[in-house]
Amino acid sequence: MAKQRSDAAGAALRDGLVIASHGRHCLVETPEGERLICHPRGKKSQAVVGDRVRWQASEDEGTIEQVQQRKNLFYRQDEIRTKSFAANLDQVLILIAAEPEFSETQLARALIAAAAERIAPIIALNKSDVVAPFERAWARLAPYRRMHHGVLPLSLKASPEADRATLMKLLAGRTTLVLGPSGAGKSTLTNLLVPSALASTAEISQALNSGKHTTTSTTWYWVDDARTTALIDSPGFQEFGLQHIEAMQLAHLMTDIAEHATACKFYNCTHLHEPGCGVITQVESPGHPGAISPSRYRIYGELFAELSQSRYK
Ligand SMILES: Nc1nc2c(ncn2[C@@H]2O[C@H](COP(=O)(O)OP(=O)(O)OP(=O)(O)O)[C@@H](O)[C@H]2O)c(=O)[nH]1
Ligand SMILES: [Mg+2]
Ligand SMILES: [Zn+2]
Repeated sequence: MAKQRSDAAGAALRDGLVIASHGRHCLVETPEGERLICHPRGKKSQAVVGDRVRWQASEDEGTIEQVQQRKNLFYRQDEIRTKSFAANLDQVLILIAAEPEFSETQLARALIAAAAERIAPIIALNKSDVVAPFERAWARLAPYRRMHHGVLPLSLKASPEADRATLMKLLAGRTTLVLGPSGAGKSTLTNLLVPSALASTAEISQALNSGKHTTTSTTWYWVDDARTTALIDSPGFQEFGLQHIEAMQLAHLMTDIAEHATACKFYNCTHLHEPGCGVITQVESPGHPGAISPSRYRIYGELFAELSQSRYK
């Protein structure tokens, strides 16, 4: 009897893709492109945007019975809570802008979280039409321009057509999470590539030099009718907790530091004070050229202290 029941339930399960999540319920898209609201069966079937799920119809809504195994999960871990952005990503596009002024620490943290899940990052600096602040931001990004694939300059408002063409080359055929502080232009970018998205955008507050948190939930958009290219718009973040990462893992997750950590005398070098450290000798200072910028090394030290003290683990 029990066997028959589970077979019957199994036969009724259908595939779906989570395209938005609002608290406990989420919006699921079927392979045919229909969309419906689904509720998780229990804690184990809590899904995030990008999850592939098995669901079952119940009246006009659905119940998520199972979340398929994830390729990766991009999330942040603060002292008390875990905030999942999205699952099964090919890459994250970290979008910052000339204004509001970006936080280098938050940029470094987002890159570390991506590296920990082996998700390729793209960094883009928007609003090149705001000339002087853009130049300042571009200069601050020097260490990042040397890493990864460099930094992509954009002006989504002033040169939308050129930017669309550049972005499409990087995004085509992939699933990309657009991440960044409030006011950077994430929804502007989404609307440029997916005109039907109609995502709300808002002027940043000049007084506070900060965004207004216009986007409040993470949403998946198809860029093409064939559904091969996807963009995920997300709410701006201010804090990016990395409590899930071990202090001793940090150096491996910071590209510029990792590159020189192989030259250290001690295999368990923390790169903070050890003699014969390959990282410390590469930190640039007045009169001492080096491959690691002082700001990146400072961020490494601060994060190392923060993660060593963490009571979360
Ligand atoms: N000058 C200038 N303004 C831009 C550019 N791109 C976007 N903006 C403006 O920046 C403001 C914020 O853009 P949004 O797209 O709402 O920013 P967001 O990153 O989605 O912000 P949240 O949803 O709050 O996280 C809007 O007023 C946009 O019109 C640009 O290239 N140049
Ligand atoms: Mg937005
Ligand atoms: Zn070292």
